[in-house]
Amino acid sequence: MVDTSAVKGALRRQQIETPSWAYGNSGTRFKVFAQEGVPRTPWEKIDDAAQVHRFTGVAPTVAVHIPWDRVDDYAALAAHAEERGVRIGAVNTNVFQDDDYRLGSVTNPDPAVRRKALGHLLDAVDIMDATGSRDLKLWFSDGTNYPGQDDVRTRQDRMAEALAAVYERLGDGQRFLLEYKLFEPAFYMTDLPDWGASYAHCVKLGPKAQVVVDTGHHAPGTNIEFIVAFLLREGRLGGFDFNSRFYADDDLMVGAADPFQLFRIMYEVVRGGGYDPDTGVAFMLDQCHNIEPKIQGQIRSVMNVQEATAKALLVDGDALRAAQEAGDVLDANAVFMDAYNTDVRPLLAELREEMGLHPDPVAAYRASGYFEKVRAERTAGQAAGWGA
Ligand code: AOS
Ligand code: ZN
Ligand code: ZN
Repeated sequence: MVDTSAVKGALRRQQIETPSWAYGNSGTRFKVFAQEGVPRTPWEKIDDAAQVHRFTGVAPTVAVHIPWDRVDDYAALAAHAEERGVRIGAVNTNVFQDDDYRLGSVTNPDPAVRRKALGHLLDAVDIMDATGSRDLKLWFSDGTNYPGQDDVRTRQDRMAEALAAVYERLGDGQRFLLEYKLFEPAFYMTDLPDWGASYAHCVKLGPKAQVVVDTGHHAPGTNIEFIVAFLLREGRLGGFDFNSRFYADDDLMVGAADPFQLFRIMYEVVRGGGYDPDTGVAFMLDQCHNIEPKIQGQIRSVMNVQEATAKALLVDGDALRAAQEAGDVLDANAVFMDAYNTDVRPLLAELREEMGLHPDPVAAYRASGYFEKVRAERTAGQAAGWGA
């Protein structure tokens, strides 16, 4: 039997980080649909992130993206976040939007471009110093479009050199999370295409180099929960970029496409001891809300992660082990599915009430009038969207 008060205690401690870029306008390469009331500045993005925490109680940090969230004074931005009841989380770098990066950033054949890209990564660590952030999230769009375009092996050397320089610069209590992605924007070869490549670079450098699993960055059918179990066992799972994919890197709401997969992932996190905040596994969202309201989309996503986590915590470990050891395939599977098929919404509603929150965060947010207020206020100026 699973102790539900222990499950609630664990859920109360959960921390899910929302990304600043989820609050701004975003879209596909075909169209960015502008929405009313979106933030005009990084300060306003933090205001919106604070609303997600206000109504869910489990989203106390917001990731920033440089230069989309460039400000003159990052300590002041961190103080602004604290004032709003949240903190700045991971600092995300951007070495993919300058013309200079046409042939890559840190793996570019031109040493001057490589120096520029590395400079940006090192500047991001300065920002972490100012904001008190622990994590630097590194995603590289680097790769090639055509066979023979550049030397695959030399590009790995360049990648290793840049990562070593960043690693060297990290202070105490700081680490980098190295993301991988199967393809896009490079279509033939990506320099960090999978967890194995990220993992190998991290292992060479040391414990402050960790792998981040973006759930949308795999080929269809990939067993992501196996990757999670493996990385946790090796002490190299730095965190997640949660989102859903139907086709490629869709960045849709986590748990929307395949809640069962999310449950299986969260089960491996719990099983591998990666759930407690002090183990350093960061639960981050990496999503864009192109057609739906953004703050509500983030609230819904946080709730989806909570639901999958609750189900994972409800797996009866003793019964599962007994069935596994007895080789009882169907019983073991049934124990697993019992947890997945549990409706955890009443448990989460109860937990929220115990935390002094409204049991239905979406309804509470809608009733709060926040959207109407910011829609009226934020009428002037350029919206701070993806790529702004
Ligand atoms: C890109 O595909 C990666 O998922 C990045 O983590 C992230 O989405 C990007 O840096 C922000 O749009
Ligand atoms: Zn990502
Ligand atoms: Zn992505």
